[in-house]
Amino acid sequence: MSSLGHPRVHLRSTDSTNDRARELALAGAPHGTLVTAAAQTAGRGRQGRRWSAPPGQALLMSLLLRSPPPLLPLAAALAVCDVAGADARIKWPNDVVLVDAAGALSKLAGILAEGRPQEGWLVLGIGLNVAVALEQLPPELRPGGAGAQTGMAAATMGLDAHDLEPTLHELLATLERRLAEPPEQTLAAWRERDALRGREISWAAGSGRAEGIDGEGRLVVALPSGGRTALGAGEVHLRL
Ligand code: BT5
Repeated sequence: MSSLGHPRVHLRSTDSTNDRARELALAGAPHGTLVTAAAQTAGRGRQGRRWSAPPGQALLMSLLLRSPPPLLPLAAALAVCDVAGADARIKWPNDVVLVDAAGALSKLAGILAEGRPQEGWLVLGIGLNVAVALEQLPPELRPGGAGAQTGMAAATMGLDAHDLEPTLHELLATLERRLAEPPEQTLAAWRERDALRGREISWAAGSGRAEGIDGEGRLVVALPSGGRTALGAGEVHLRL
């Protein structure tokens, strides 16, 4: 059994599991403390974006990690990918996606890591569409809708609500393994799941061709001018 996920608080509904876990962190809760919810009224993405999930159909979890490894965002995306199946890929920095035959991406899971690095803890928030009926999501996230903020529609693992708990346990065990592995192994496994390599991408300050990640998990981009740049995960919102 994984050492992650103890103690655990499960809520029928809360604003954001990340907020509950943060409160527990500030109150001194131990490494591995887990908050899950069947529904969120104010689920968050990065930079103030929203996370939507019909009640009881998605894994909505926040895990408190004390002394997290530097590549945590990459290791977490990889663990979700491991659980989501052989076809799952990662859109840098940590969206877990499927890629269709035409190369279009759809999003299975999102990750939101928030915390106080100077105090040595963070809350790893994961939303994974385990059994989501896609037609119950907001219109812009449904297949064929344009994915208002990310340019991606949502995708689901297509499992049943009964699979939520087994998927959670598998994810906790996989996370524990991924968090403990040496950085080179995380980087190598991440590179095999890279959904952006070779694609043209743009962000607020520029555009170029994605060329994989460097040893610190930054995205290396070949610029139209011939140079290269490395993007940090905190700084940019990518468009395809
Ligand atoms: C993320 O942000 O992808 C991080 C999402 C983290 C959610 C978890 S749920 C448990 C925990 N508690 C929280 O409050 N949050 C965490 P970002 O990269 O900013 O992507 C957000 C965008 O994803 C939205 O603007 C939508 O376009 C899209 N989106 C929202 N809900 C989705 C869903 N269920 N499936 C696929 N895409 C979704």
